[in-house]
Amino acid sequence: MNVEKIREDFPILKRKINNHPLVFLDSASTSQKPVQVINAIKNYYEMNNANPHRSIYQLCDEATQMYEDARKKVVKFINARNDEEIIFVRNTNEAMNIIVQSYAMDNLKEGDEVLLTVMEHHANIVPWQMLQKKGVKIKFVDIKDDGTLDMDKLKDMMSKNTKIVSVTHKSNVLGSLNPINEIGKISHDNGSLFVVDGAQSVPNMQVDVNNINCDFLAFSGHKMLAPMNIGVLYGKKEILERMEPFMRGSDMIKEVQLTESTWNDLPWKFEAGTPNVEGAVGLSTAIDYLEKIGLDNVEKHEEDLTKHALERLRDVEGVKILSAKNGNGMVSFHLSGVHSHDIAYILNDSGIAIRSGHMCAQPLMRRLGVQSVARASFYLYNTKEEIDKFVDSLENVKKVFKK
Ligand code: C6P
Repeated sequence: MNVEKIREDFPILKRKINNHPLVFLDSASTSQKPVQVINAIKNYYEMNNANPHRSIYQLCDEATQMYEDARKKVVKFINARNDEEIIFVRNTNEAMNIIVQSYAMDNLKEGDEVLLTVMEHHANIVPWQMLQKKGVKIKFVDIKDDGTLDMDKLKDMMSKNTKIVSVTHKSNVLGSLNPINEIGKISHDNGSLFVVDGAQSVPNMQVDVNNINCDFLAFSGHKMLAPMNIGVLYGKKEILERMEPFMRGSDMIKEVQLTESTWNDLPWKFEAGTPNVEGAVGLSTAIDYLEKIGLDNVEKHEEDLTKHALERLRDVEGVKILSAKNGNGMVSFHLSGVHSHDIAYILNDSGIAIRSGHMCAQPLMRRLGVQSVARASFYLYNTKEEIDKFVDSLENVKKVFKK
């Protein structure tokens, strides 16, 4: 992997922040975009823009084709069976809401249980809480002290009432990869539906829904070089077919009478209103870009960077690492006596962008016994030199707080 060459594709990396070259270490929040993606979107608007699925003139045909080709690209990317299993959504949050509103609300009843973990992002907690008004119980599997998921507890907590197990593939704080195949098997052996939050895994590694055998997978384009507001809900066709659409209106219908309507075929049944064609085009180009580099190479590069960051951070007095022992692609940490926001604020003076705060994972923060963390996360365009700069700059942070 030629990182210097890759960096040339990302115009924003040439920016200076406070007279320092930008060091962007917040890709777990959202990634930067290569010129190929930016140009694909520009080209779509300059050449092909029209509202897809609606008219018969040429531009409409082109926009429809581009939108549906992007769907086919996603099918291959995650090894789904066909287009009907790929629903374009805005992001992981929206995908989770569709699963809860369109599947769980209709199929779960009082006394049923949904099993989540304490390491979940709010996107995989808050939508499920809606089920509580139906008397459905939400249970949370704990982590072990090394930050990995407690699989013994997970097995113990499965019961005949467990109807859904929904787990993040990779934690956005701990960086840990959960044993998703094993969890899927345990869920299915128990007769439970298996949902995977792939927001942090799909951008960084090869994810194969056929191999994982999940019933649903959710992920966001903006974390994998594509624009914001395009994401994917993968669902097994036979399950999606049984579900009622949650968003209703145009394009998702077959026929509308004054008092009732029938639904369009999959996947359009779940895509109400004018879709995000530019987003789909951007996502398709982003997939091309990632596949050309190879997701295995991306994952390996992140492993190298994480190892380097951990080695360097261990020598900084006052730093406590909070990410998991098997964490990859990110390092979450504390600096003794300094709030995470202060760390991020002072690093910004040197052009370094890291995330600070509760990471949209407040239950996990409580479990870790902290209110917030600082997190540096890495992607295909980051270098060891950037990590050195980040770690060296922590000394500045310490100096400011010693005064
Ligand atoms: N995590 C982070 O900085 P959306 O916002 O819907 O695209 O993604 C939500 C989401 C769901 N699951 C996980 C595991 C995630 O990490 C995220 C987004 C970002 O960690 C922004 S809060």
